Amino acid sequence: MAIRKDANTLTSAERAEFVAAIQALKAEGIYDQFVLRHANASMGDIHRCSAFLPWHRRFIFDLELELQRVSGNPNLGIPYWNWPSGGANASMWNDDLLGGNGDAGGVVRTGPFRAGQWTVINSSGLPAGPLMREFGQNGLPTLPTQAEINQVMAIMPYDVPPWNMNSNPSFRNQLEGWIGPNLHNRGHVWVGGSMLPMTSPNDPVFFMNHCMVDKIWHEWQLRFPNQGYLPANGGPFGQNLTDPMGSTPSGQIGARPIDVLDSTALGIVYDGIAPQPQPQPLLIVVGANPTQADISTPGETDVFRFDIPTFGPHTMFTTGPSDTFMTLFGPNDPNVEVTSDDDAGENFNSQITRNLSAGTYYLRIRLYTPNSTGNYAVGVRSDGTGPSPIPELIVDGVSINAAISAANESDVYRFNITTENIYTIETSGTTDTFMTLHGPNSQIPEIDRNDDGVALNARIRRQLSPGEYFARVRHYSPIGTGSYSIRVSQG
Ligand SMILES: [Cu+2]
Repeated sequence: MAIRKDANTLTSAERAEFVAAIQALKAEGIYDQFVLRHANASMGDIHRCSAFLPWHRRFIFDLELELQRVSGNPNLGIPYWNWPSGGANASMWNDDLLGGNGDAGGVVRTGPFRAGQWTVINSSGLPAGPLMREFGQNGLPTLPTQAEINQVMAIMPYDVPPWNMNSNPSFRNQLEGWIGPNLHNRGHVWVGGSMLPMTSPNDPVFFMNHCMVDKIWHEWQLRFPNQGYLPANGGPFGQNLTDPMGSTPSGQIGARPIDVLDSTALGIVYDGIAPQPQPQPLLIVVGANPTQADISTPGETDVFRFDIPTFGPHTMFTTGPSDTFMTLFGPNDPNVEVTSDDDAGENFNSQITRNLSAGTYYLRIRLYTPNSTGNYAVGVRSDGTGPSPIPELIVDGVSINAAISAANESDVYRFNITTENIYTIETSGTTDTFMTLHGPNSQIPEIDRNDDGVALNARIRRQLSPGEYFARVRHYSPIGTGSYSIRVSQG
């Protein structure tokens, strides 16, 4: 696992380890192989194109594996250059990490990569003199601010035709820097000197610059999980989701964009990633006037919670001008999906009508089009005339015949125990039923569950103290339906 930290926050031990690992790769000739891989790539394969981000993600990942190997530290991560706090006085430019700006002639004379200690190469692999830097001297005197990063982080989609430096709107193109506030390119131009040509990996800050770029892409991916890599197909060869990217050797992971989309799966951990805001469910009251809400950020999902006191038919709906998409979860579990709907309501509104048993339910509402915004109102109403009674099972009485008639449906029964004893609750028939038992005197706590007690039927046999109990029956398969009988007996 690679732990990638803000370069300015590294301890002196971490700085020494990173510098020593870079120097060891340089001595082995491996560092220069990375310089050449970048320098000799076709411009249109790795820059000004959709694959800019996955290509460089794979590139710095490969260097990081080498750093881990030579250091013997499997958690060594490339530090990232946190631009908003990365100006000329930042501690990453101290002599224990990168060294500082060049002298009047641009030659770096401080730190571990100073003239005499570090020689850059040209695109033929031949020595080409000392490392050069000229901070802020190439027409871009400042680095990206956090506000500018946030502005780019809100752009969707990932990329659009013609998939190049003219693409707009395009998160990739803004992050690369050809349009918008200019993020990645500005890192190169601000440092200047050796960071300007295609041999720019000669300066180790190249990898920190691209680590920052990669972190921003990673955060954008977390924020907009519905926004994938583009083009999926139809773009230039080498740019589509499953094309092999140019100038990428075979390695520990694949060479296609699809192989590098999930940083977490690659074992990369960034510090400083703000946890994704988990929307707090807003309470809505059954039967009350609809609650006004809006999707103000593209891709946002609103979450609502409501409580159903008694079993019965209910309708969950939105009204208003937006094309909403609604998903219902529950009961009593915000992660168990019941069903979803797009356009069953008026115009493009979503609406769900179904029998709900007592419990807490959750509605997640988003817009059908992920990159749009809009307002709506959401409500829940009971469609029953008064509370529908929960069918009662009499101990040692007759069976109740019932059916699971729709996907995800569950039926609830109640029964009263007056004497502490062993009781059996069981279904019969040919349907593969699944039963949970709740109580006493509440539908919420689950005290037992069973799938195939006898053949495909559910059967729970246990000691029960006096009180009211509830048995919930569903089909074992979320999409299964079928009829069954249920009965409670003593013993
Ligand atoms: Cu770059």
